Amino acid sequence: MERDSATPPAQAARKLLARLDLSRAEIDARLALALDPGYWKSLYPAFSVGDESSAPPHADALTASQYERLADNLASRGYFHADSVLESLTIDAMRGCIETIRSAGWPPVFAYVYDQFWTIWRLAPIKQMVKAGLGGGYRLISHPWCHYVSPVVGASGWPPHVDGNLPNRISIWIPLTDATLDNGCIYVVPGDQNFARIGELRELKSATNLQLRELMQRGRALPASAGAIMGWYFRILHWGSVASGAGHPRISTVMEFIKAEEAALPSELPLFDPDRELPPLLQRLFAIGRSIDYYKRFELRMRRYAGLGRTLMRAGDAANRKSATTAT
Ligand SMILES: O=C(O)CCC(=O)C(=O)O
Repeated sequence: MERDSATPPAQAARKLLARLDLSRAEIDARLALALDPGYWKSLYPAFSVGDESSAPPHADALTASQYERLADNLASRGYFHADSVLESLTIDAMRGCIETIRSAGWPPVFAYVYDQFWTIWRLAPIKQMVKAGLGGGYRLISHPWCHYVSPVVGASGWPPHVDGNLPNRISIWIPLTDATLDNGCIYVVPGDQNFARIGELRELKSATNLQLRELMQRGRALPASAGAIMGWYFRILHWGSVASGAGHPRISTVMEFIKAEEAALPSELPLFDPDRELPPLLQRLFAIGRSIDYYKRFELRMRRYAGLGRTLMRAGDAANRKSATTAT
C-alpha cells in the first residue's frame, strides 16, 4: 500500500473536504438531470436548450471612434474596458438564469447548458473586439465560466493570475451586476511600459520587495457596470479583488478565445466556431465539466463537484469525437 506522506493536519483537512464531495448516488442523479434538456427548460423557461431558432439577443455595434479607442487600448496595454455595451434586458435575463441555477444547487457555470450563454459571444461589439485582438476566424475555447462573489466580508474573485503563458488568446469578461470597488471588481496590471519586467515577475516563484511594490503600484481597479465588456490577453496579470461585504453579489461570465492559426492545447479542445451551429448539449456539458475540473484550483468549493465534472467529461467525450470526425 502506498504511504501517505502528507502531514497529519493535511490528511485531516483532505478527509474533511472529501466528506463534502458529492456521493456516487448524487453524481448519478445529477448526471441524469443534466442530460435532460426538458429539466433545464423547466428550470429556466426564459432560456432555451438546443433551439437555434430562438431569437438571439441584440447589441449595437461599437461606433468607429469607440472601436478605435478600445482596439488601441488592447494593442498598447493588453486589455480594454467598454461600459454600457449590452442591453439590460439581456443582462437581467442572464443574471436571473445564474441565480436560478444556483438556487437549484448547481454551480453557476451550468448556465452554459442554455443557448443564450453561447449566443452572447456572437454579439456585434464582442465580435468586433475579439477580432481586433485575434483577427478573423478565431474560435471559442472550451473553458466557459460564471463567477459569483457573494456580498460577504472576505469573499473574493480569483487571486492574481494570468490565464496562461500563451500567445494569441484573449478572455472576454462580462459583468452581470455592477462590479464595484466594494464587491470585488477586477484589477489588471496593464501590459504597457515595463511589460517585459512584469512578464518576468509573473514567472517568479518569489518576488523581491521592490518587484512586489512595483507590481502593486501598477495595479489598476476596473469597476464596471452590468453589461460592460472587458477583455485581456492571456499574459496580462489580473485578479478579482476582495469584497468588503456590502451591497449585491458580483456576478459575471467569461469566455476564452484563440486565434485561427494558433494550435490549441489538448486541454482547450474542442474549439467552437462562432459562425456555425451552437455546440450540442453533450459538448456544453463536457466544457462545463472541464472548467469545473480546471478552475477548482481557483475556487475550492468546486472540489465538491469535481467528480460530477469528470463524469460530464466522460459523457461528453463521445460527442467530441463525433464532431471531430464530422469536421474532417
Ligand atoms: O472574476 C474574477 O474574479 C476573475 C476573473 C478572471 O480572472 C478570469 O476569468 O480569468
